[in-house]
Amino acid sequence: MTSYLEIKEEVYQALKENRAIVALESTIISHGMPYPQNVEVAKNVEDIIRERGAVPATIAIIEGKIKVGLSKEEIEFMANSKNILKASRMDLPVILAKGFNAATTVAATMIIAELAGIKVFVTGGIGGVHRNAQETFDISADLQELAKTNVAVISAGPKAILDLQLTKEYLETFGVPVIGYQTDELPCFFSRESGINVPYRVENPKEIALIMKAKWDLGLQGGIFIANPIPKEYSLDFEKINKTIENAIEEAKSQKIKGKELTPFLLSKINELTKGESLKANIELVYNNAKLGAEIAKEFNILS
Ligand code: PSU
Ligand code: MN
Repeated sequence: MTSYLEIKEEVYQALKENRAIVALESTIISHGMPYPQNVEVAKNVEDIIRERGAVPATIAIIEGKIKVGLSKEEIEFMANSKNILKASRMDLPVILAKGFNAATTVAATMIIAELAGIKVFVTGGIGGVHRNAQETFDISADLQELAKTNVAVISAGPKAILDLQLTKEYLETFGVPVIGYQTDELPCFFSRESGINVPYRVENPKEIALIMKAKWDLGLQGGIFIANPIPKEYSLDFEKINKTIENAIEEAKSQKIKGKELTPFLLSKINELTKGESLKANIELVYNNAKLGAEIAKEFNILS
């Protein structure tokens, strides 16, 4: 294992001293946001986590090595280089064997976090069941990962570009607890509202830590999905953004964009169509998730 994983000193020390650690993904940096906002966000998110007394571990693959924790130069590299692949579960073996560079998705980051012994992971939005998946079969590998890998994932909900109801059903079928943080409604990334209820609501980070402990003490395999709504002041109107999303999906269809290119294409198209408004929301929801993630990691640390 050690020949595949390279753990940054800061993270290594935290693991040794059993301190609170929060994993972060890199697809959001390399494929989810434009340069230079992506570097700024990647660095700010780490600072938010440090300010709250936890240690950030941004995960990526550089020249076939899995990095748990990135230096400033490595963050810059992930944010502003060509030929960075997008690695999900299926891609990991090939990327390692060939020595490629890759950003890790929610699925791949969960796998690596678990290998490194990190239990809490913060992202923007998870992948899910795409609209029209009945025909395309496009269901993000993130959902299967939540079904089998023991990591708690904090996000602002499934991305609004998805079929939210089908995503919720899928998680239910695979036994993934879906937890609304101080909300009864499933938030969907850019907006606080979706018209869909969450099965469970919690009020504070400690409750989440207790749920994590209970699940894993019972030996129930898989993750926990914490949906943390974007703060009110940055939340976009659900109906309005949905129209824009529909236009972006039409555009993707006419350009025949499929598979792993679809999510990055849609995010960037929506940013273009909203003249930067969606990117602003995306950035703020990530910061908000980082704050909660650090608190959950600290609470879970007390229990474990
Ligand atoms: N959250 C963001 N921006 C992103 C993503 C999440 O704010 O770009 C990424 C995550 O890495 C997630 C991926 O795993 O989008 C989903 O891709 P796909 O639908 O191809 O599985
Ligand atoms: Mn897909």
